[in-house]
Formats: sequence, C-alpha cells, structure tokens
Amino acid sequence: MSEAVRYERVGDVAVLAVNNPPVNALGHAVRAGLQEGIERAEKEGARAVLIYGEGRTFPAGADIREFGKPPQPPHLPELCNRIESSPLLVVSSIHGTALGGGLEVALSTHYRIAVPSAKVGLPEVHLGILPGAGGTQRLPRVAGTEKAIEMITTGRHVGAKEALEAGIIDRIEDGDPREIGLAYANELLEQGAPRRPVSEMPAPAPADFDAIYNATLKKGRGQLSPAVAVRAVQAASELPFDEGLRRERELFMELMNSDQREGLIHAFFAERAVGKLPELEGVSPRPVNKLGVIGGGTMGAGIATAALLSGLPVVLLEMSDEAAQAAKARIAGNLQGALKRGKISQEQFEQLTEKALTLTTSYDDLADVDLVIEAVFEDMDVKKKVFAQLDAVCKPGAVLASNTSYLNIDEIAATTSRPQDVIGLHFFSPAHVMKLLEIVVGDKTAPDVVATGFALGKRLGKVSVRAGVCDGFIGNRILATYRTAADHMILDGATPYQIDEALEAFGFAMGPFAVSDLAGLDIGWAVRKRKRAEGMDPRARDSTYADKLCEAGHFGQKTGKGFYDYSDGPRNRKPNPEVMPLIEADRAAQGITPREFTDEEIVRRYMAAMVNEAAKVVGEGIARRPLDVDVTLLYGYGFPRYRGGPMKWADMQGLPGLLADIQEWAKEDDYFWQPAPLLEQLVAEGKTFDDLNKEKS
Ligand code: T1G
Repeated sequence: MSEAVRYERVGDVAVLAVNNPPVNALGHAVRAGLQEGIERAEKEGARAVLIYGEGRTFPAGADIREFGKPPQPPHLPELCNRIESSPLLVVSSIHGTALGGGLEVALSTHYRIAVPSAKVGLPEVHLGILPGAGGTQRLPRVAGTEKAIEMITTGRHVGAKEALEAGIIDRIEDGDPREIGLAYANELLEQGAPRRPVSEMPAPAPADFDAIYNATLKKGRGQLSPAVAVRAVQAASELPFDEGLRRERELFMELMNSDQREGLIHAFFAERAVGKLPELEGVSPRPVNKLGVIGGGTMGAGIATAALLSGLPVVLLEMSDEAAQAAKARIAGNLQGALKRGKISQEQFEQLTEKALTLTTSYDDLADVDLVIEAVFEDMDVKKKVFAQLDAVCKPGAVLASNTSYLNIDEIAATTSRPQDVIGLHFFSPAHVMKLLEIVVGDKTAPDVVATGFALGKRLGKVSVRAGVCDGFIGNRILATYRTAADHMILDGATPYQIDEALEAFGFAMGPFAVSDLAGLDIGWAVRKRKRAEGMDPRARDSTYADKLCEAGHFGQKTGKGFYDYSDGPRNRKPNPEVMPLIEADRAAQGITPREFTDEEIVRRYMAAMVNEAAKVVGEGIARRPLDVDVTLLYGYGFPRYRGGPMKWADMQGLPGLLADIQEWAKEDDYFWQPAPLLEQLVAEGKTFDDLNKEKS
C-alpha cells in the first residue's frame, strides 16, 4: 500500500487517510493510493469507504508541480469516476480546505461531512485552467447552475455553512475528521442509506450561457479561464454526463496548454518564493506587539489601519493635536470601509479606533514600541530629524523603519547610533488595501531586522519582496523607466489615449496616463523638478507638456482634470482637450515630425523598457531574482497576473528578440536604450530569466 494513503479497516468501514504534507495534494502517489484503497476495500468485503486528509487539510487540489510533465495514471478524472462507481458507500470527511481536485474527489463520494471551519472551492481559474476532474459537471448538479458558475468563475473559498446551504456538503459536525467521518459512515450504513452518485442526479437548469460567457470575459480583462469555465458548466446543463465530462476535458486541455496557464502558475509559485531568502534561514524575527507610526497622512493612516486590522496596537505621532485628529478621522474612514464590507463588527470598530489606537504629539510615547514606521514628507532632512528623535527615545532593539519610496536608507541609518536596526518598509497607497510591501535592506541592516520586516508583512496580509537600496528600489525605479518610454512615444507621435488603451488591452488595470491622473500629476512634477535641479544627463530627452498641465492647475482626478476630464466621474474619463495642443507644442519646439505607432509597437517598447530596467535591477542585486520583480509588478503596479509578470512575459516572448529590438532602438537613442548587461549575458548563454530563478532558489 502506498505511503501517501494509509489504509485502515474499522469494522465495516475501510478508512483511506491521505498523508501527503503540506496540503495533501493529489500527486501520483495519492491518486494511486486512493485507487488501490477502493479496490482493496471492495475485495475485502468492506461495506463503506471513508476518505479524509491527515494533518491540516483534506486534499487542497491536484499537485500543481506535476503540471506540464507527462501525466501518470491513474488520472484524476478516472479516479473520481472510479470512486463514484464503487458499489460500496463512499463518504468523505472534510476539514481545512477541500479545493480543486480535492473538492472533485469529495463530489465523487456519495456523502460529505465537514467540520465547521472547513472551506471548499474550485479555484482552478486562478491557475489559468478549469476544474478538470468532473467539477464543472458535478458541482452544478448539487449546487445548481448559478451557484456553480459563481463559485467556478471566481474561485472563491466557500465556508462550511454556505456549502451546506448550497447542498455541496450534507452535514456539519465539530470534531476530529476521522471520528466524525466514521460515525457518519456507520450511521448511513445503519439507516441503509443508498449510494448517491452525483452523475446520476438530474442535469442542472439552463441559463443564458452566451450572456454569462460574455460578461465573464469582459470582467476578466483578457483572462480566459473563467469564461471558458462557463462553457464547461453549459455542457453540464445541455449534455448527458459522460459527454459533458468529455467537453470539460477538451476545454481543460485547451487551457492547460495556454500561455495564461503558464503565467498564472508562475505567479502562484513566485508569490510563495519571495519570502524564501538564504539570509533568513535559522533567523528569528524580533517580537512585535506594539507599533509606532510617524505621520498620519494618507500613507501613515493606511499603515496604521492595516496594523490595527491585524490586531496590533498603534501609537501614532503627529505634529499637532489638529493633525492627530485629522489622522484619526482618516483611519476611522478606512475602518468604516472594513465595517461596511463586514470584515469587522461595530464593536471591533470602536475598540480599534478608541482603544487600540493612541494619538500623541510627543516622541516620548514611542519609548516602548517594538517597531516604528516613519511616513512623513519625502525629504531627506525631515527624515533625518525624525530618525534622530527616534534614536533618542526608542528602546534598544526596536526596529526603526522608513516608508520612503526612493530615498537612501543607508543615509538615513547613518544618522542613528543603531544602523543595524534601520530598514525600509515601503508600502503602496492605499496601504491598508495594496498587497505589496517592499522590504528595503540597507548595508548594515541586521538579518533579524529583515526577518522582522517579513514577519510584519505576513501579519498585515502583505506579499513582501526584498529590495536593495537604490533610487526607487525595485518597483518605482522600473516604473520611472517604462513611464519614460511612454513619454518618448508621446513626443514621437503617439497619444496618451492610444497608449493607455493599448496597455489596458494588454491587461494592465489602468494605462500609465490614467494612473498618473489617479496618483496626482503633482507627484511626477515634483520628481521632475528634483531631477532637473540635480542635473539631468544632457542626452536624456525631456518634455514640458506635463509640467504645463500642472501649471494650469490640472493634477488629475483630485482636481477633476489631468490627461483626462473627469467631469462625468472617475469611471467616465474623456480626453482633456487641453492636452494634445501642449504635446504638439513640445514636438514643434523640438523639431519632431510625429509618426504613427501601432498598438503592438507601443506594447513592445513599453515592455522592453520595463524588462531591460528590471534586468539591470536584478543584475545589480537590487532584486534577488527575476521572480522578485515579477511579484513586485503584479502586486504593486497592476501588471496582468495571467501574464506572470514582466520577466515571465519576456521569457515567453524570447529574450534574443527582445534584445535585438533594444539594440535596434538604441540606433535612435543610445542613451535611453542601453541594453542591460544581464540581458546580454543570458542571451549569450542561451538562458532565460527562469533559469536564473532556479539557480537562485
Ligand atoms: N500543489 C502543489 N503544492 C501546493 C499546492 C498544490 N495544489 N497547494 C499548495 N502547495 C504548496 C505551496 O507551494 C507551499 O509550498 C505549501 O504547499 C503551503 O502552501 C484537476 C487541475 C491550500 C489554501 O489551486 O490555495 O486541482 O512554499 O504557503 O497559505 O481540477 O496553498 O511551502 O514549498 O499557500 O496555508 C487547485 C492552491 C489545483 C489550491 C494553503 N488547488 N493552494 O494556503 O499555505 S488545480 C489550488 C492554495 C486542480 C483539478 C485541478 C493554498 C492553500 P512551499 P501555502 P497556505
């Protein structure tokens, strides 16, 4: 008998315990073990079979690591059919997360019991595929067409209570999964309950599948799997069970062989790899039970909100009582959002705003915090003053963090007597919503301070990426470059509107000009002024149209106008007619004859600029691996997840072609288009970014 499935006979019941840590994924050994278990139970004359998972969960799905490798029998769809057609009564007992293939196995058993904390779901669409072991045929038969489509297209995890109401499980009972499962199986045997194969249940109700398909496609912004999954559920409603299964398989294979599947699975593993750092092995984080936040503006209030929601008490320091009250109002506003969405109760809301949050104007009140995050104005002198004060009052061992988005952490650390305790924790706005956290490690930052940053990120529900020190760290440095590529295309003949549309069609949540309008055009204006004051390289191309927009008082959404006019609301943007004349004036002043750009060229140049800068960021060690860049862009910059991230996209396009384009464009502008040495090296060695990920993981 296979190690991955333990067989045990308890009276009339054969118990099959899946044992494949950490999530009991249905890899080959588990599938073989379950099949052998069913056969043995039948041979040995058991009357019922119980399937459950040992450890933390019922199987959480197929083994994703096997994707792309030649599949080994028994295949999951056949195993599910084999389980369902067993002449014995088959019962599953669910705890943890029965997801994907796990739920499909459960739906192939005749009765399902679950503990109250169990969750079930078919999250395959998030991996670019659809449930491929009968899930699209069986779930609608038990839960109905509408519920099944909702669950399958969103991939949502559904709690036990809701699953019971939807008919997905038959009973909820607290206790050990093996014990409650055995009791249930024996009870069913005593009652003489019949076998109850879902495949024999009536076909689910029809629906307007074309309309649902189109709406789902639109919502997916280019992601195919949720829409294709609708077609599979349609087959459940319109075809006999066996034919429906065949249709499901065809659609499944189509998606399995798609680039989107490759991109999404890359994203799944990249997201889990970012926190695995050799420097953290065996290093314990420092305990954090109380947080300090300096500055209660949008960023500080967002950070405080995230901390409060994670259960951490916060001491927030502002310059005056009025400013402190304004900060409190911002935090309360953020928490109101959480209250409205049902994430916290009214009672918790009051506890968080009145008890867990302390407002102060005195640094002395930060004497006992374990970690303090500075979120004041982006100015080195201001930050240095803050850190000098923190150095004076904070207890030994407290972590001193800055939320700066581009300033030099080493320079900040050098003003304190404890540079080993200083780190950058770069949140993204709004900080209580955005998932990305850049953990910026200075020259002297101690490993346990880095570990503390990662532990805090996890506690706040963030995806944390390690970054080195440079202007803009990983994300904003790369952003500055691809944003510049967009500005160059504007000067040469493209419009902001064509660029936004081309990139939104590529899958970005928003094009770069719409993003600038959202963030506020004054931010970029300040950066340009700073860069010009510092002295720009004479070879760098510059333009004035965006400055002139700002001079006219147009800062984007917050003033009602920027690149777009928002007089009909933020969702109904229209081009601002003042923009093109400013651009045309710039072109005329620079003697540029505008030319046409295809959408394809726009995407290609924008992406090449992004990938080239990212390769420099990796080559210089600012990001450890290409996958760290991918996760940064996915979680902080609206990069379409189904493309896996810019480095995965580049690998799929082919690095030699991308380098050749950059070399070609360097003939027009050899200052901007300087190929990254790492990109040249990988092309010379015939390697991909993913090869580098593997070497460094
Ligand atoms: N296969 C292989 N490894 C997996 C895995 C899986 N399905 N799920 C998780 N892991 C690894 C993960 O990489 C990590 O490894 C460790 O387990 C802990 O995960 C035919 C086609 C279950 C909710 O999509 O959503 O069934 O990093 O850190 O936060 O239709 O993992 O430690 O080396 O995420 O407690 C459908 C994916 C598959 C579920 C647990 N199932 N997993 O979250 O821990 S497709 C899924 C999750 C399918 C059939 C098909 C979560 C979780 P390492 P973790 P967690």
